[in-house]
Amino acid sequence: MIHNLEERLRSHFGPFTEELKRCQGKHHPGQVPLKDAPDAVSSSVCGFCSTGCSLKIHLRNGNAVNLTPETNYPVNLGMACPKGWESLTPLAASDRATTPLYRKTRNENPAPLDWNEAAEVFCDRMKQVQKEHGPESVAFLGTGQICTEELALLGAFAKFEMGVIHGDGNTRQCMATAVSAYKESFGFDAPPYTYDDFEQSDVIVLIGSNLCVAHPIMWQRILLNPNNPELIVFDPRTTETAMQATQHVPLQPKSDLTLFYGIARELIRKGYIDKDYIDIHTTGFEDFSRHVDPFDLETVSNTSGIPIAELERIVETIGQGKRVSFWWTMGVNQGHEATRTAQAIINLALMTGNIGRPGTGANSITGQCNAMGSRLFSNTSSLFGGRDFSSSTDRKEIAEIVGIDEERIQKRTGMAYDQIIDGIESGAIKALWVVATNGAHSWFNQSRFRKLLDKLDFLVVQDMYCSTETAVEADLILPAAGWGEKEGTFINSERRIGKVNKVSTAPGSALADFNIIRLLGSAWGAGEWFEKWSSPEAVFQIMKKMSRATPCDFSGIKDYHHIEDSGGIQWPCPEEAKDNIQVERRLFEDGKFYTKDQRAKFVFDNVQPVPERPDSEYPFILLTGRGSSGQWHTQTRTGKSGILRKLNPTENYIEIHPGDAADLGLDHHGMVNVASRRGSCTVKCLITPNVAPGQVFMPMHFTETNRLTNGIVDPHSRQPSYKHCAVQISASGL
Ligand SMILES: Nc1nc2c(c(=O)[nH]1)N[C@H]1C(S)=C(S)[C@@H](COP(=O)(O)OP(=O)(O)OC[C@H]3O[C@@H](n4cnc5c(=O)[nH]c(N)nc54)[C@H](O)[C@@H]3O)O[C@H]1N2
Ligand SMILES: Nc1nc2c(c(=O)[nH]1)N[C@H]1C(S)=C(S)[C@@H](COP(=O)(O)OP(=O)(O)OC[C@H]3O[C@@H](n4cnc5c(=O)[nH]c(N)nc54)[C@H](O)[C@@H]3O)O[C@H]1N2
Ligand code: SF4
Ligand SMILES: [Mo]
Repeated sequence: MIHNLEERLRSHFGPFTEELKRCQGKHHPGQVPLKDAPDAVSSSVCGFCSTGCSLKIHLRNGNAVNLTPETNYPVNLGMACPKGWESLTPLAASDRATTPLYRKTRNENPAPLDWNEAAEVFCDRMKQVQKEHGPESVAFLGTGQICTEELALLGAFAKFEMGVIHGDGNTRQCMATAVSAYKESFGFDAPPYTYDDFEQSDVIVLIGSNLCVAHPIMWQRILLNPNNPELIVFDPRTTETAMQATQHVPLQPKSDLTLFYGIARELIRKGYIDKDYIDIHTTGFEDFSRHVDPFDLETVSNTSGIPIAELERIVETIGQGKRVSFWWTMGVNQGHEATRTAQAIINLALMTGNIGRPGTGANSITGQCNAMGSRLFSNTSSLFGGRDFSSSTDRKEIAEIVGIDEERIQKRTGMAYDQIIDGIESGAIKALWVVATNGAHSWFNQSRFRKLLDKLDFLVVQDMYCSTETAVEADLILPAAGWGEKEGTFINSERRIGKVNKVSTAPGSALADFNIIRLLGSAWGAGEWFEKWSSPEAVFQIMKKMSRATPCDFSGIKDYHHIEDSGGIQWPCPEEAKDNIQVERRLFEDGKFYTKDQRAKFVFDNVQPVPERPDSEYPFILLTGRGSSGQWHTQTRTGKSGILRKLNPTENYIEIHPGDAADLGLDHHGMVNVASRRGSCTVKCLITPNVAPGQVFMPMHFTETNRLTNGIVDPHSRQPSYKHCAVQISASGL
């Protein structure tokens, strides 16, 4: 460490050095000492998907040596998928970021720094950018993959202290549609279900969800259903999940809205609606019913490609079902009219009275381990606790809890992810701080994205690995501890708050995201309020206050022990529930929603044409999504496990129908060129009838896929439509 730098830091940044010692010292919370008994166990909620399985970690001499799924946790009941079983392995990878790295100019190689220097660089350069271009020229991108306490600290520091207004996260790529849909229809972003509903339904409808691959343990819960349920799967592909369906509906991509309006019309015509429920608990049904009237079976069949007889069978199954649950994921959320499509699903549940009872619901399944925490507490698209930046009452409440002047809270929501990226192009955004997301792989139209990163004055990437596609573009890399190396909480798909524990030591000088933000905050000279955000558990207590009297109230959770002792706790859990925690809870059992009149709203719209239709030059529709249960997103973690690499494809591929392959003269396992209007790549050809003629599928786990995808976003949620663009294909001769 440069001696006089520390002196300088002490005088400039006051408590910085003390904070550094605290963060690196072994007694800092979040850097808690490992259990030091020779053999011990600790539990932690899994850090991959939103199912939120609990894993029992086996420790030897204080270090994690193995894990097994928890048998008595209400989510996974002793089960885990391959990623969960392998979640310790990626921690030991050789490309872990172990020290801060910095390059002053883009032509230099990044050189190691100590944390003092890194924090000074961060503060100096961010302040410089803000001085030259205004406070709004700095933006941040967060994630659904770090603890809620860390997200809250990031959102509070960036917005209330740095004065940043534009902050978003990878949840925009994932859950923004469900958020917009629920907010408008129910008055709050509130997935209503509990996993027990998978077991209670007699009809389960999965829409744009490949549950077997993407949420294998939720799928196991369906297998535990004793009612021999009808399983209707709406997916253009014959996925692993569709193969298990009693009715697979291979609809034309992005014809969902037309199809659901048609089903609604038939349910009304056949009298399969719950009039009492509609009258007492909803508004807008009459208008909705008029709106869907033109969607007759013939029109719907022509648009969706589903024969009329099959449409009639779907209507009968839903209409006669006693406990029908509707579940949707990315096939819906990622589309040009995604919010309205999600609301069309909500409408089906409302009109048939399938909500608030066991085995029912309009249920958006979340994606990442803490997508729900990010939705409610990242302080990005909504103010803490699902509040509204534009409401002075909300701002006042939060200002009081945080202990800051109300004026420090911005009066408007900042730009969404796509607008931040456009902002780099227009010159409005000059510095970007990226935490736990790998946009240089996962964002659409990659060549444009990477070109724009180059345009930034200052790019900071905070990640577990220094090798990610985004980290290699960074000016400053901040090395982060990963899941298993820190503590905090996640909120899973069924609103269950679960505990994450430290079971392993982060390599080198990598620190928990919580501690990195603490360091940056104290180097920045953050005000007195920041002192109170001293540890994950302290922040948890602050978030409890923020949640009080909101729909996501969890002020009845006493502390971290309470969560662990209860097998996780679902929100809402208000103060009065604290001594009587129920294992499973669903929302809306009383038929009261969070809107002003406590009624759910029927929301609907005109169907919009798909933006980039196939044509003679680009004749195929490209679908993208999850490839296998052992691959996670951009594979920075799952790619590091030898076991998972053996289970998963190791190179990119495109699935194409045998008829199309024959027309193009393609060989199974031969190489093909795939091109869209934005980019091209060469990948392996897999010939399979599981994709329909005219459609092809590529997994998102390899970097080439998003060279092809298109920058269309839903106008309400601004979530990208990753699942529809036009491509051309030819044999590559390789
Ligand atoms: N193994 C694994 N599991 C994961 C993840 C992972 O990376 N790997 N990621 C997690 C995350 S963050 C998320 S968001 C979830 C995603 O979970 P899912 O949404 O289930 O996964 P996807 O494969 O993206 O998309 C689901 C299906 O949508 C279909 N689809 C495409 N277009 C349409 C359409 O127009 N209409 C309909 N109805 N369907 C369509 C696709 O064919 C695909 O099978 O998975 C989570 N779980
Ligand atoms: N074509 C196509 N593209 C898609 C999708 C699709 O279906 N098709 N799906 C979209 C969806 S739903 C999603 S959610 C996104 C996901 O996109 P990303 O968020 O970009 O994907 P990940 O690979 O999960 O990136 C997480 C990053 O955080 C790092 N990390 C993990 N844990 C920690 C931690 O504790 N601290 C820190 N600081 N870093 C950590 C990892 O190393 C990794 O670099 O992709 C989207 N992109
Ligand atoms: S299903 Fe999801 S939460 Fe459960 S072990 Fe697998 S990745 Fe982890
Ligand atoms: Mo996601």
